[in-house]
Amino acid sequence: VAMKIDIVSVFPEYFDVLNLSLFGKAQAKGLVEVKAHNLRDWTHDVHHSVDDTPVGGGAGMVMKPAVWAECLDDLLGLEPRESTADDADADTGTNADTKNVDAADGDVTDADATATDTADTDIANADIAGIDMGAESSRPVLIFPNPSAPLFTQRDATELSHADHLLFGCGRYEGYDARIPSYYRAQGVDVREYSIGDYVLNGGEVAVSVMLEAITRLLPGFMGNPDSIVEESYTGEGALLEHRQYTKPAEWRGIRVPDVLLSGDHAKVDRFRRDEALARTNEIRPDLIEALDCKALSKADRKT
Ligand code: 6GU
Repeated sequence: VAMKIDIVSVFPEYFDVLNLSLFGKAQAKGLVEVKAHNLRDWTHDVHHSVDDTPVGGGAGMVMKPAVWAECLDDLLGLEPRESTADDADADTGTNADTKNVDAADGDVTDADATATDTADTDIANADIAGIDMGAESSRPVLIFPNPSAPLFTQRDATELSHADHLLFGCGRYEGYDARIPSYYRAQGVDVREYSIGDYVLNGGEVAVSVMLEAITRLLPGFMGNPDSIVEESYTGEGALLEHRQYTKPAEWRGIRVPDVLLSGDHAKVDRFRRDEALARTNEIRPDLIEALDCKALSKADRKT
């Protein structure tokens, strides 16, 4: 199998759709192997609880680190740590807040301090190195959807399409305990956190579906026509929005396709499409023009 994908969620059925359509075919062809796991399978209490109230107060619930750690150790093939007193947290119900703060503080040892430092450095490094750093093979990449993380882009999709094992951890509720990503970074795991856009979703499941589709469609053999990947928006150094597309007939309900597209003059067609891509990007997404590599714009481009 070219790429192994594990997804952890409290709603693993959400990913049943992956057995359909293009993704189902890719699995049948052996290009990808996807398995969705239920986080609650790693709980030990009768209620299978995965969350708790936020330390410091506030609304909502936060996913507990100990449950995630058991699950992730397992799926990453790391030696399970002996569960300690701080893992088996006192689940005494409503007013355990103060007690938990003490437990957490007691837990902030040297190891945790290192974890936090490493986490910060890693985020910075990933941002810089993301450009050409192919995800190292045989090293699993652990990915957490997080609305407060950097944006997931085509560049990330391209990079991650070279990994051979992706592990997605879907958070629900108000999020997951911040020590989970820090801890695994400190263990040497390649941990990524991504947002898919500036809006709020209820959980990571939809975000994981989005990232998964963006990544796997880049796998060799996944798409019927691989050429369609090369020309599309957001790809390459000079990432622009794509020009508009037309099919036959040349006139429909009184609207004609641009004449130049019927001319058969490939150079003219290319110039027309490039100009349109530049003009539309300039109007709709000026931020993409700002971000362009200077070399991405030719003299003719600059005239537009
Ligand atoms: Cl990755 N998660 C959630 N819950 N909401 C989001 C998001 C992720 N990206 C944008 N909104």
